Amino acid sequence: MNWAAESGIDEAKNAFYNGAAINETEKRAVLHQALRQPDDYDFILNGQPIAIEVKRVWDRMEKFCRALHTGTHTGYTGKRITDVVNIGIGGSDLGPVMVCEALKPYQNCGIKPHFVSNIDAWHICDTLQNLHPDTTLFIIASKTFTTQETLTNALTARAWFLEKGGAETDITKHFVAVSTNASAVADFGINPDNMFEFWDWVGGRFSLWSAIGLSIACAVGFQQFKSLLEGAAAMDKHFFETEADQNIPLVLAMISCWYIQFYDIKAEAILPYDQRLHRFTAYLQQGIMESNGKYVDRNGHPVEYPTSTVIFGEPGTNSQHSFFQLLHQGTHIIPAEFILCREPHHPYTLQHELLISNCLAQSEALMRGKTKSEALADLKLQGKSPEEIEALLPYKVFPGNKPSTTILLDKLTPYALGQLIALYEHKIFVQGIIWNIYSFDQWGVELGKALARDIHGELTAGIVGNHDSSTTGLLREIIG
Ligand code: G6Q
Repeated sequence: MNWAAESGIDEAKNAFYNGAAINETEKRAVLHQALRQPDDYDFILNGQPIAIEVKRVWDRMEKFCRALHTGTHTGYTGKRITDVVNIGIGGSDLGPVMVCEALKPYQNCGIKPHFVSNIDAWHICDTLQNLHPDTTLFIIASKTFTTQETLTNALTARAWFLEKGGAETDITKHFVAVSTNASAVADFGINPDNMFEFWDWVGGRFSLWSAIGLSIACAVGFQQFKSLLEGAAAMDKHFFETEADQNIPLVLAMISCWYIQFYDIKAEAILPYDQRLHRFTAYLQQGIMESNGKYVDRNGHPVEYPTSTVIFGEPGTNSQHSFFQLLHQGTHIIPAEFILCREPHHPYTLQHELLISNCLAQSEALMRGKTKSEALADLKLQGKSPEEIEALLPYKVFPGNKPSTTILLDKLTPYALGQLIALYEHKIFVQGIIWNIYSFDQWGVELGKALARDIHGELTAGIVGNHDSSTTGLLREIIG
C-alpha cells in the first residue's frame, strides 16, 4: 500500500475521475465510467456535463430494443427479427461476446446474438449459414469506422443480404451502426438515423458500456443491460471511495505487481470456474495486455522493470486437464485468479458442488503442495514396493507455496458481472500507475496493420516488394 501511495495512486485516481486527458499520447480523456452512472450523477468533461449525451443514447438504445422485442421493428417481410449479428473486432467485439455468453440465462427476448470479427471469411460464412435475411439484423460496430476487418465483413454481410432476397431499400431495416464517426457511417451507406453514437473518451476495450453494448441489450433486454451498468457503477464507487487496504481493485493490482516485481513472474492465469464465463479470459487478455503491455514509461524512456505479464486461462475444470500440470509442478510461479459463483443458474446441484469442490481443491493444492513424507505415506498405502517407491517418489512431490486469489460471486447476474468487469478495469488502471506507463493507448497494434496493407497491395499486383528474406520467401511461394 505504501508502494501504491508513493506511486501517486490517489492523485491519479483524482485525475481519472475528473476527466483529465490521461490518455496522453492520444490527448483524450478516459471516461468509460461516465457511461454507467446513476441518474443523479454526472461527470464533467472540459467544463461540460456529459450525462445528457449518455442518456440520450441510452434512450435511443432502449427504444430500439423495445421495438425489436415487441415486433414494432420487423424485417422486410414483416417477420420479427430473431437474430442479431454484431460485426466488429477487438474492443468492438470481445466485450459484447463475453457478456452475451455470460448472460445467456437472461436471453429471454427472442433474439439470438451472433458475432463476426475475424477477416477470415469462415467466420462470417459459418455465422450466416443458418440465418435468414428477413429475420436478421446487422450491427456494424466500429469506433473509427475504418477498421479493415469490420468494413470488409460488413460488405460481405450486405452482399449476402441482397443476394438472399433483401432489396437496397430494405437495408435501413436490417443494418445499424455503432460508431463515433457519423460521416464514415454515411459514406458506407448506413443512414445516420440508424447510428448509435459514442465518444472518443471511450476506449475500444472499455466500450461495452456504451452503444457498443447494443448487441447485449438486444439479447438480454435493456433493463438487464442497465443492471450490468449499475453493477459496474457500484464497483466504481467502491474504487473511488474506499480506503486503500480495503479497496478490492487496488489490493488485487498490488498483489499482482508484487509478484511481477519481486518474484519475476512472467504469466498469470485467470481461471473462471463457470462455463458461462468461457470468454472472460480472452476478454481480459485484451484489457490487460493491450493496456499494460508497454515498455516505454510516461517520460518516453524504456522502463527498467517488468510490466504486464502474459495472461492466459480457460474455464475450470477443463483447464485442470490441460495446463494445470505446469501450475503445480512446472518451473515457473504462475499466480492464479479463480472466479467462482456460489449459486448456479441451472438445476444440476451435484455438478455445481463438484465444480466448487474442484475449484477450492486447486487453490488448496497450489498453496499446500505435497511434501516428500506425505507422498511417501501415500505410496506405502498403495502397497508399492520399496523399489517402486524410490523410483516414483520424486515425481509425486508438489512444491506448493503457489499464490492464488479466489473471487467469489453469489451468482452470475448482470449486476455481479458488471462489478466483476469493472473490478478488472480498475486493476488495470492501478497497475499502469504503478508502472508509470500509459495504459490507454495501443500503438503496438499499428505496425502489423500497416505492413498488412503493403503486402495486400503486392498480393493484388502479383509483385513481391522489399522485405526481409523470410517474408520475401513466403510471398514468393504464395504468389508463385
Ligand atoms: C481497443 C482497441 C482495438 C479496437 C479495434 C476495433 O482498445 O482500440 O481493439 O477496439 O481495433 O476498432 P474500431 O472499433 O475502431 O473498429
